Amino acid sequence: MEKEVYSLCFMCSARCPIKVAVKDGQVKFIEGNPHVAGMEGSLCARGAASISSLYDDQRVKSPLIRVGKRGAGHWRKASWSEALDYTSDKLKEIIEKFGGHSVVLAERTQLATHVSKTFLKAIKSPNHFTHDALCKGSVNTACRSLFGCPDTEMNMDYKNAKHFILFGRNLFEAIEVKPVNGMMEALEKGAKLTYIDPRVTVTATKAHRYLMIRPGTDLALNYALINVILKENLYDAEYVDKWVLGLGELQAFVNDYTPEWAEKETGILAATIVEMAREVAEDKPAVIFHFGYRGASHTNETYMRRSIMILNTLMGSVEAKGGFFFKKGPGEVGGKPARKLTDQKFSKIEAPRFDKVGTPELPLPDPAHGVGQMLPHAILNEDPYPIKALIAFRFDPLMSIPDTNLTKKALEKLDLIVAIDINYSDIAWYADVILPESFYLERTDCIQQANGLKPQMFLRKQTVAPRHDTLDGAIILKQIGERLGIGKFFPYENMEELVAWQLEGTGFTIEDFEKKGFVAYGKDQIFWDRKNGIKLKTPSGKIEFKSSLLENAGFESFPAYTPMPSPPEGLFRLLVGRNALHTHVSTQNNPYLNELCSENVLWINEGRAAKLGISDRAMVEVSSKVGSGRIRAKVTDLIHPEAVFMIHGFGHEAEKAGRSYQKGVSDAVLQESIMDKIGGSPALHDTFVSVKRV
Ligand SMILES: Nc1nc2c(c(=O)[nH]1)N[C@H]1C(S)=C(S)[C@@H](COP(=O)(O)OP(=O)(O)OC[C@H]3O[C@@H](n4cnc5c(=O)[nH]c(N)nc54)[C@H](O)[C@@H]3O)O[C@H]1N2
Ligand SMILES: Nc1nc2c(c(=O)[nH]1)N[C@H]1C(S)=C(S)[C@@H](COP(=O)(O)OP(=O)(O)OC[C@H]3O[C@@H](n4cnc5c(=O)[nH]c(N)nc54)[C@H](O)[C@@H]3O)O[C@H]1N2
Ligand code: SF4
Ligand SMILES: [Mo]
Repeated sequence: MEKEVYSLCFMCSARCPIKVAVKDGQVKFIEGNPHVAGMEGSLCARGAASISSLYDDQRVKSPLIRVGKRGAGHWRKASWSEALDYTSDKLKEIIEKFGGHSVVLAERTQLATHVSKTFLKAIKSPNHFTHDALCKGSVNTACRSLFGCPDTEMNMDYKNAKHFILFGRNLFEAIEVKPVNGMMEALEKGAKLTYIDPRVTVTATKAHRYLMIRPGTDLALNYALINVILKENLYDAEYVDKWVLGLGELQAFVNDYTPEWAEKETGILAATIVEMAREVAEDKPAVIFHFGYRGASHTNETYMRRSIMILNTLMGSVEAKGGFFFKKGPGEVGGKPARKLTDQKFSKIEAPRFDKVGTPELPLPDPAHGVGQMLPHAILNEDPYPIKALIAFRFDPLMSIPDTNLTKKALEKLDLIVAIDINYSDIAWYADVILPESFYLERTDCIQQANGLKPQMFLRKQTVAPRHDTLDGAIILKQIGERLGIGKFFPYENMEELVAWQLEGTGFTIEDFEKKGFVAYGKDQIFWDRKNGIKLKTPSGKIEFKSSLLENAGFESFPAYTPMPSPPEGLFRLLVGRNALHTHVSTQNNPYLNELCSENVLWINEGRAAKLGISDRAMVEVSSKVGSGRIRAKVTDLIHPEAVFMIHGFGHEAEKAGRSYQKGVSDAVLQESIMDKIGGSPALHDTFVSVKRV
């Protein structure tokens, strides 16, 4: 029997809408959902390779309980009731002795995040954190400082833009299908692309202007661009007069940050900076200075991201066609969003967060996400209190938090580590119990509330029955919850019931998703009136260049620029990032993707490699203050001499993930635990390394 099922890809967090062809209970083909604008059948390589993960025999196939030493890889197969009893008994003991707050749940934000948050609220733990701070915490904070809302409430109108300026936003390799398609459509219509990166990426090769910037100096470039734009009156004066608080202060601040000053810091010619400012301004307001994700990851990151969004504001591009826009929710057209389990009533939690978010130490990172990088420090120092249990739900602290050796030392102190994963990830390998989740093609998930120019809801729908003894995450947490006496917070027996519960009161039913995979609240795109109708949530109702969020927390809106140090003699700045064939630390063992890219290499500048006697493909040892590893060199003139680069996500330690075991090096082993204390993001590019031939 053949059928087509609409669902959502989950090979990464972009959740692209897909159409899945199923025959006799087997997935035969996956393509982008043709009914969704911007997808039209397309899919990235990782999405297409989902099928080989589904049928991969190196997945975790049943619950497992550790029998040997942590990390030694000795397991005993367990039934679900046995594994859930084991987990719940340990949790009960820990909660009774140390309180609910001694339990931390770490997860990559996902559709079931409201279920995890409910679980923690019910056991009275404030300690939920997501991957967000490690990803774009500083983008989030910068956005709140200017617009009063996090970055997740904004998006970009790619296909109508006339000029893109990307600061290491390597969109053609760090992929989300809809934005990629939108940008390609705009480029085909003649839009310009300026790409800035110390490394020539695929995106750089498509740009009409590429700038090989000295690593870490984007903020200097931006201050000089702002300087030119203000001096030459290239900004949208009417828009700025209406919506901006603090233009005068900005003007006074950037006065000395001239293009000539920036040339010395960035290596980009002053004349190029002036030319670029003039050219971009010609296309205003349809320009996108992309606020980026992980490129340029330093302790000043919040100010760097702010400078990008200030440039958009000066171009009047916020809430403009071909620029940035605020996402519109169902309320905008009189609709209701899907319910979340967290809407229920819980008793108050007295304990502070483990990560100090919201205290004078870390006042500004978004408490909805927390700061995961604090985990090893909190455990090791028992500060603010002892932490005893970690539930890692689709998140790998060993590979995704800088300084793996430090994280390992911390995890050793825990009484319980639970991994809810699909793979033998490094954290699963190190856990006490693995509770395997069904692969995304095998499960129905919670509703995706997709706000945007047109508010919609999407559904990830089961396409085939689970091949192994696995469960949905929301069912796993419910079943632990029942054993802990908090079952009443999980009012469903299966995923269909949970979805139905979410949809109550919205006017939609689960059947409504069958036709196209989504439901829409209205037909038309909603832009707010740029003259009078932008609904800003800042205290002033303006876009706050002079930021009350920052200043009330004791930070300056415009701190003087601190020069970015070059690496000490003989060392390199370690840069990291993605490639098109892998998702973070998840896909390295996928049979197809592993065949295409099975290990990472170290990009090193030709001239510097020659001095060190390193030839292309030679094995080198790369070492930082906290770790080292062996990796092959890729000798090239396509990278700035101060930097070396590697793809994140390799160097796995789980032996049963046989294809990726010990292939390449994990950047997290090398990176020091340094962070931007305002935004909460790790300064992933502030580690210096030495490189030598072996
Ligand atoms: N294929 C694939 N696509 C993905 C993901 C994935 O894992 N795989 N993950 C998704 C996620 S969660 C994220 S956060 C995004 C990340 O998206 P991006 O942030 O666009 O991607 P990265 O590869 O992390 O970093 C981009 C570039 O920053 C450059 N860079 C380093 N230092 C500097 C600097 O000082 N200045 C400038 N201008 N550039 C610098 C690096 O050389 C690198 O090329 O990708 C998303 N898309
Ligand atoms: N050192 C270093 N650290 C980084 C980064 C970096 O470049 N370098 N990048 C940062 C960024 S931008 C991000 S977004 C984060 C990402 O950090 P993570 O969220 O840790 O990375 P992922 O690879 O997305 O997924 C983590 C785990 O989810 C599991 N998984 C995948 N699919 C499923 C599923 O359907 N169900 C369940 N239960 N588990 C699943 C994978 O097997 C993997 O163990 O890392 C951040 N940390
Ligand atoms: S970008 Fe690729 S891997 Fe990510 S959800 Fe979309 S198709 Fe899947
Ligand atoms: Mo990310």
